[in-house]
Amino acid sequence: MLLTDSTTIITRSTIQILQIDNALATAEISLFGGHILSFVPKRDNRERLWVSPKAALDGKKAIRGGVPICWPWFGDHKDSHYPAHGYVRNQNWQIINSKDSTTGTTVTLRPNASVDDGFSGDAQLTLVVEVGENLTIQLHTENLGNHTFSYNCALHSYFSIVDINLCQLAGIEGVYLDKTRGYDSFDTPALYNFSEETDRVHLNKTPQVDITDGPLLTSVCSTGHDSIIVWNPWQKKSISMADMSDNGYLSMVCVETAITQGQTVNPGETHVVEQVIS
Ligand code: TA6
Repeated sequence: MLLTDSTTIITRSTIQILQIDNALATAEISLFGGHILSFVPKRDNRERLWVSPKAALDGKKAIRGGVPICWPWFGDHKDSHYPAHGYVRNQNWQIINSKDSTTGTTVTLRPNASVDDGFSGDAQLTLVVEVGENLTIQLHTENLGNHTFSYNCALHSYFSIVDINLCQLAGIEGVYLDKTRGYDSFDTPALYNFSEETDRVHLNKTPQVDITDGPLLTSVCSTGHDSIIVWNPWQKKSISMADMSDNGYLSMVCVETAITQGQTVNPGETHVVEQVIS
């Protein structure tokens, strides 16, 4: 079943959006990009995700905010004429199935083309989203072919916060590569707060990151990953981005569940990366 009692499709600007409204939460998923735009649990009616007020909703550019699906590579491709963060966030997706249950509404989606220029694996990508007490996001990468392939990805989630100057993260340990410092390696600070552009690839399988800002807490639980990426563009980069307001950095932080070290998938196997937002 494509739609259920809890799901409707609307058009906003020029893109189709799947709206989910059940007893536990509301959510929105853009069919352009398979891109979750909103998640609001009804227990507190607090929006967990951040979308830039200047985000492009014309289907021509990846939406700034929400949960961009970066796949089958993360960051820049080694061949610079391929798009950063892969090609599926710039594609239209199809709803494969929706179902309502006592734990929420589960929607399954696929991009129009799992295989495109820049990637040679015979892969099929499936996104499974459950909207309930929590938002559960799963990226399934299946090998349909006869040869092993390797991929990278990120659930590049933008979280809504009151003030980046109050924001702290808890739960991340080990070393990270700092993109703002030539990808040099540093130790994760015990007190994880923000005072400048922050762009870090934490090279470990952190299971839970707690985002606190003032009295608010958002927890991000991850499995199937090998990295957690933390990003805030700060003011200079915010000003340089057409789809970001000058002070947009103040109200968002990215905590991303990712694979950055290459995940191999053998013929007939499926690898799943999951992020649960509560
Ligand atoms: O995840 C962090 C990052 O790789 C940053 O370096 C920055 O480029 C960000 O993603 C946003 O990338 P985008 O292509 O969406 O502008």
